[in-house]
Amino acid sequence: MTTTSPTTPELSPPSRQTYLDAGYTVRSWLLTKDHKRIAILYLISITLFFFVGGAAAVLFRLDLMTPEGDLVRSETYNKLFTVHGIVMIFFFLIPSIPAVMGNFILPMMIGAPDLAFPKLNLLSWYLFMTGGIFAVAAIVLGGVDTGWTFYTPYSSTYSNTNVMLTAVGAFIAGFSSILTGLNFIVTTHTMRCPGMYWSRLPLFVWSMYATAIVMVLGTPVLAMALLLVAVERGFRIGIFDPALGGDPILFQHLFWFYSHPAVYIMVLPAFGVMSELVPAFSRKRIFGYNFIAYSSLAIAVLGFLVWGHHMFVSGQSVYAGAVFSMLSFMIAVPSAIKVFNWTATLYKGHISYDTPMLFALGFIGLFTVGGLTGLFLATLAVNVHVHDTYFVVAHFHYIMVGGAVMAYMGGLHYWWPKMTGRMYAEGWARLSALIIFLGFNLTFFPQFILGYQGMPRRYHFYVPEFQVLNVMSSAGASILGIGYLIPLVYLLWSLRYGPVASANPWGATGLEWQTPSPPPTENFLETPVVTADPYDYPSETYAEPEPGASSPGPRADLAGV
Ligand code: HEM
Ligand SMILES: [Cu+2]
Repeated sequence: MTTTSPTTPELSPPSRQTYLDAGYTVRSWLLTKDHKRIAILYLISITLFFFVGGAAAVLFRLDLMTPEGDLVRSETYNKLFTVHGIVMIFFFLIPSIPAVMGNFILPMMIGAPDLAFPKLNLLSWYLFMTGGIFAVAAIVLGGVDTGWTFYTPYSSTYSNTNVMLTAVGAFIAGFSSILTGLNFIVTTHTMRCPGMYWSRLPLFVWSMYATAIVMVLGTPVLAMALLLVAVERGFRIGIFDPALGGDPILFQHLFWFYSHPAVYIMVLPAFGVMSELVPAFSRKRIFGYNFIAYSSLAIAVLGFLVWGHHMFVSGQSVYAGAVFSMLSFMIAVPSAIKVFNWTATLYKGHISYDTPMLFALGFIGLFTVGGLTGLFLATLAVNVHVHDTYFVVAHFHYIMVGGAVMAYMGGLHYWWPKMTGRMYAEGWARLSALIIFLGFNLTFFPQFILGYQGMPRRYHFYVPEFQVLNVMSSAGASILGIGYLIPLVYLLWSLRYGPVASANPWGATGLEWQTPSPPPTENFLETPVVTADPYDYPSETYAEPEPGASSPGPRADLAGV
């Protein structure tokens, strides 16, 4: 090949394809091995599931407006809350942040061109969808009524609904989760770019790593428990049924051995998103990097030791109860450390109230309420009073919706320009963040009072005294529903009409912001080299403004970074 003379510079700019332009056919999407496209496939799928689960919730919430439950029959009511729980947990929240943002952003954050196993990543999505199809088939063929917990003997001896179909769905989707976790662990170990030491990993990557450990170690236990239910139902072998020589409580142990850690699969990723949003919109270095990173790992380990707090009233020994109670108190410590560190990062920060930050601030308040009420529940004597009441329902929604879904929304808005190359309508976005926050509290705060007063969960009928609080909760649910629908509209709208986003619209640190929006297929045109610590925001400039000087705009002196 001849070399071009220096006097004839190349006229056309180097052709650079974004991952979105890498092919427009359906086939190019369904057979893609690009982590970014797979993330988009997940985004579309879980959004659909979110609205299926949400529709079920709105229906039974409407039913709960009257003490007699006039809208649906009791069997239908049971099926609705079961579908809601199963879809929201297994098909929305567990995949949500890891499968969408983990897939899209994690490789870019560590300067890698893709995940370690791209084909396995695509297989994970297919497994997820196959599981989802089983679950949807179970709904269409008449539903299932065991609750998302599949407790025996509801799921073994007494249910004549589609238990096995649904369990197979959850079983298959579980493998998607295991393989995603495996992929993240190997990627973090082997694909970091030069200079990306462990001590420089963005905290989102740390949290994904901790989540992945839980996915890989916990999920097989659920798969096994569901398999044992199938064995008992299919072959009449006594595992959980006392009449056959089994023990129904065994199921609860196996179930919660997975499902307590699973709550951390849902919330650790949210912590990771928070640790990106808070410094970015406070323009400050994160406070206590090491504590945040290691507390994620502490949670991943301790999370396996507290399952018995779901079984205080199941007849387990009081000594076991006391130990589980103490361990549950201990696990609150690493979570509290994180809340403290985010708050300390905010302190004297130069805070800008962009939409992602509104969701992040919502998270801090709501997650704290959810976490503190968890301590009430972990207190043996209080638990006896509020176990299986609406207090529990309120508690886990403050964590899962007030916490995890808020962070998911925050992260989605934060990385949306990166993923799509477009900005959304900021005014609408702020409005919807506000509506979600208000609607959420109106829905779930009354449930703490209802539960404390003794209203059991999963009941179709209730005493008339509870109606006022139930009507408040249902009204809140409608507001919340609207709050979630608005983003669906303006985000879709932005794809076509939104202003074109720059590479780094927030002026944030992090490798993902140093490549164009949307990124090219290979993520970076040249392998990046990391030379600085993460969250290298010029704190001092903002923390102590010159006396009398008007403080600079949040991004003024970072424009063009
Ligand atoms: C966005 C994520 C959400 C998740 C992950 C989630 C998760 C769950 C789970 C696991 C249950 C337990 C189901 C069961 O007892 O079998 C549940 C129950 C419930 N959820 Fe949600 N939920 C979400 C959103 C919502 C929304 C938006 C509403 C209100 C419209 C809602 C209202 C309820 C109610 C009232 C119950 C109690 C049902 C009963 O005990 O009869 N949830 N949710
Ligand atoms: Cu738990």
